[in-house]
Amino acid sequence: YHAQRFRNKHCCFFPFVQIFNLYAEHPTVYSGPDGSYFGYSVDFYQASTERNTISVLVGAPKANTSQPGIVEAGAVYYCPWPGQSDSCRQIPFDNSNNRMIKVNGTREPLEFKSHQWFGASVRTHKGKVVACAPLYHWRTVKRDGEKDPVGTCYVAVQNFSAYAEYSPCRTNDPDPEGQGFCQAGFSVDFTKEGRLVLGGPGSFYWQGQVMTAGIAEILNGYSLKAVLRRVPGEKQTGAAEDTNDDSYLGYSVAVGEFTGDSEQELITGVPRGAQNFGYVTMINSTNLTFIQNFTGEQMASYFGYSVAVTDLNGDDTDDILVGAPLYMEREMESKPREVGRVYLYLQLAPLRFSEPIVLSGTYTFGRFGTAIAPLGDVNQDGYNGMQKICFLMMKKIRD
Ligand SMILES: *[C@@H]1O[C@H](CO)[C@@H](O)[C@H](O)[C@H]1NC(C)=O
Ligand SMILES: *[C@@H]1O[C@H](CO)[C@@H](O)[C@H](O)[C@H]1NC(C)=O
Ligand SMILES: *[C@@H]1O[C@H](CO)[C@@H](O)[C@H](O)[C@H]1NC(C)=O
Ligand SMILES: *[C@@H]1O[C@H](CO)[C@@H](O)[C@H](O)[C@H]1NC(C)=O
Ligand SMILES: *[C@@H]1O[C@H](CO)[C@@H](O)[C@H](O)[C@H]1NC(C)=O
Ligand SMILES: *[C@@H]1O[C@H](CO)[C@@H](O)[C@H](O)[C@H]1NC(C)=O
Ligand SMILES: [Ca+2]
Ligand SMILES: [Ca+2]
Repeated sequence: YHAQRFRNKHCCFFPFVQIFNLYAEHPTVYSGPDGSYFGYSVDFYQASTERNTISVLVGAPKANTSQPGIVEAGAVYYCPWPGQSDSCRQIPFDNSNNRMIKVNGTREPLEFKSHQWFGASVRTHKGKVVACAPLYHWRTVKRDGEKDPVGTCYVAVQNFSAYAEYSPCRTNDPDPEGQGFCQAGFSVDFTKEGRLVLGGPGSFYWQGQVMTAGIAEILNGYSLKAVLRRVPGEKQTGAAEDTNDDSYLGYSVAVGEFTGDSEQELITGVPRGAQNFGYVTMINSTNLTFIQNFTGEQMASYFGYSVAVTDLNGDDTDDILVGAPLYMEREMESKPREVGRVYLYLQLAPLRFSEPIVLSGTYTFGRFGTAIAPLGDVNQDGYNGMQKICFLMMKKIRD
């Protein structure tokens, strides 16, 4: 699915149900409803560490659900693995319709869940699951009640027996200049302690932001009625000077250890930052200050569209991968070909990295680098999944 994810995250030209393929010789294929964009996001899921069964969670951001009066809310499916094509079931993160409020004596919707793209992102961490609806809108705190795409996420624990909503941009700071266009949950990840990390690339005139919060804090004292809830211990990056407008910080997020201590850093893509060259920035997860940048090499290549962290060379230090799916390759006198690139930064020492190792796509408009995901040790043979993917990518280049 790495090669074939989407043309971009807003607008999907992927008409068919998604294929899931780990072993080329024995593929497991799951399918979902037509037109639901089943397969837009995917992650592995292990209910508990004692039980050795792994299943697959698949996002379908345009799927219809049983939520009354809501059209195409989007859903996340639980797919047993191995399993039959039709064995996937919707996970009931949210069964309810739009909450209502009284305005001048009439009941009006407080939120708008139709077409919210729930399941555009899904991520798991040791039995904890988060899935988000970046196009969830809510009626703002303002009197005239505009609709703002703040985005929202749901977390699930204890094998889907407890759920809570987390919408960090549904605040008293609406409109494009505030957090109204945040689209929280556009990107998601977890720290190794299981703390949630979210990207909201639309806040502050599309400067974007990242935030972190503990899952226990999100679940404790959660109530459907607390619409403007501030989760204890939550951290958010703030607005910067307006030269940072339209840069999309938080478009992608990942987490790793890069300073030689045990407190992990956040890695986030800013694909339209640095005069549109795009950059990726490392953030101190304790106080959310910026530590170091990696800058793209070609304008408008969308460097930072995707990021991933894993130890690629087996030296027990985290390394960084960055995708630039719109990178154009120009051979002598020929027309430029949009093939996409992935950049690999090996960590040599704390806060010291190799020059990027560049992997280029093969196919014009193939958008190589759209999605990068470390697979972990999926088949439990002691090798990290990314190493295999990396070898595959390199092999393609040599062929
Ligand atoms: C969802 O339901 C609506 C209304 O019933 C229908 O028009 C639409 O095609 C359905 N979408 C999908 C993806 O099934
Ligand atoms: C409520 O009514 C008042 C007085 O008629 C009006 O000024 C105000 O705009 C109304 N508020 C909304 C949200 O419609
Ligand atoms: C976890 O939940 C899934 C989906 O509801 C269910 O199929 C599975 O049996 C559950 N696993 C355990 C260990 O309870
Ligand atoms: C991150 O911030 C914390 C709190 O200020 C500080 O103690 C720590 O040294 C910082 N880490 C780095 C790598 O700068
Ligand atoms: C965060 O920590 C770093 C490293 O200790 C320090 O230089 C910086 O001033 C801190 N920033 C804030 C906002 O506390
Ligand atoms: C990263 O780059 C951006 C845009 O060029 C700049 O505003 C920011 O100060 C840089 N941060 C660091 C830590 O160098
Ligand atoms: Ca660290
Ligand atoms: Ca390494």
